[in-house]
Amino acid sequence: MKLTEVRIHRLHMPLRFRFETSFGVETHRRLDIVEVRAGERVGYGECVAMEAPVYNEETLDGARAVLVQHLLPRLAGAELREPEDVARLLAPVHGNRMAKSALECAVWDLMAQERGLPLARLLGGTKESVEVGVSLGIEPDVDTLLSQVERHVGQGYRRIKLKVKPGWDEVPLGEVRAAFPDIALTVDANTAYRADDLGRLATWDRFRLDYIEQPFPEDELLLHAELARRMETAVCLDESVHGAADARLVAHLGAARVINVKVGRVGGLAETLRLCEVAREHGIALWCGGMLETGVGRAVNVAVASRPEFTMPGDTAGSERYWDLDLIEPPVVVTDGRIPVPAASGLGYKVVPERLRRYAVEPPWVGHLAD
Ligand code: OSB
Ligand code: MG
Repeated sequence: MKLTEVRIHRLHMPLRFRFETSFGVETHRRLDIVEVRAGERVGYGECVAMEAPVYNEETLDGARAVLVQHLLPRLAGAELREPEDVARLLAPVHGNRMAKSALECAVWDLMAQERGLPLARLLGGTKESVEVGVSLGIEPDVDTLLSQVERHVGQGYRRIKLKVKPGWDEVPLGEVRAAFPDIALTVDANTAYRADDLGRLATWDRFRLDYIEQPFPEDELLLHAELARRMETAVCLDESVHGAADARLVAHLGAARVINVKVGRVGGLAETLRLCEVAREHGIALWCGGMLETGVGRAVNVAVASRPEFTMPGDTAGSERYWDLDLIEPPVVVTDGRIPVPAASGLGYKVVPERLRRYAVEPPWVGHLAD
């Protein structure tokens, strides 16, 4: 298969809720959808880089520049036989994982369609449905948080994750745990704590969390290992893990027993599969994280989470949590805390071109790769 044309759509989508984390407040998502064509067939991938480099070092505009100037030229004219060919051709480009992943996911969607396979099957997924939880942001006060938790527990989500930061941690956590003694509860700090917080964090076993996600900065693996030694509660890493090699290092150091996998953060699907192998080998539990994706990225998350290494509920909430109108049909629907893995080929959901136009902030970038 040779790619004939690529379009990149720049969209602006208002979020249905204000999402506050330790790194900022999101009220909308600006994002790129990569559309690749091979003749009549069309595949889609989502670039999950944020506008500002506050989650990781990538930015949406930077990822676009890398895609156009450095990644697309490496696929132009190439005969793609196996899905893994994409990552191999892009490998000389260092970092820029979210940019690579957007393009790689679009081509894997195309290849899955060509083979008449759901993306989940192409990835070796085995489940018929995936279990999901929800990630709840920092709220102005504890009462608002309690009502959010109540609502989402009522909607059937299998695990509640609370965003925390210094100044918004033990009080809301204690109140939520007291009001909901039996729910599966976790926290995510998005790197907000420092070495001198370690002693205090180590006392959080009392909240009976399934794990504490990314308390310390990305490059502080030893600090995470120290916390892991001082707690019963599992440490989970998100920002620190850029791929399979990091996962191996994490296992070696004992820095985490759980990894939040984001396909964009690790550079794509081929790398995600390598990470799965490391997780199997070392008994690391995986779950699929989220980047406030549209249905395009959400469909990939469902497919990835259908692999057997994903043993904990993911962050892939239903489309209606995020968007008035998602880009896909049908939308992703959560019933009793589960999302069925679609049986249709490719992403398994239909991307609606009219919605790409509706949310577009400018005409798409168009590139011709072959005749
Ligand atoms: O750390 O998991 C994170 C959103 C944006 C950036 C980082 C994170 C998140 C979330 C939300 O937690 C997950 C989602 O609902 O998509
Ligand atoms: Mg996280």
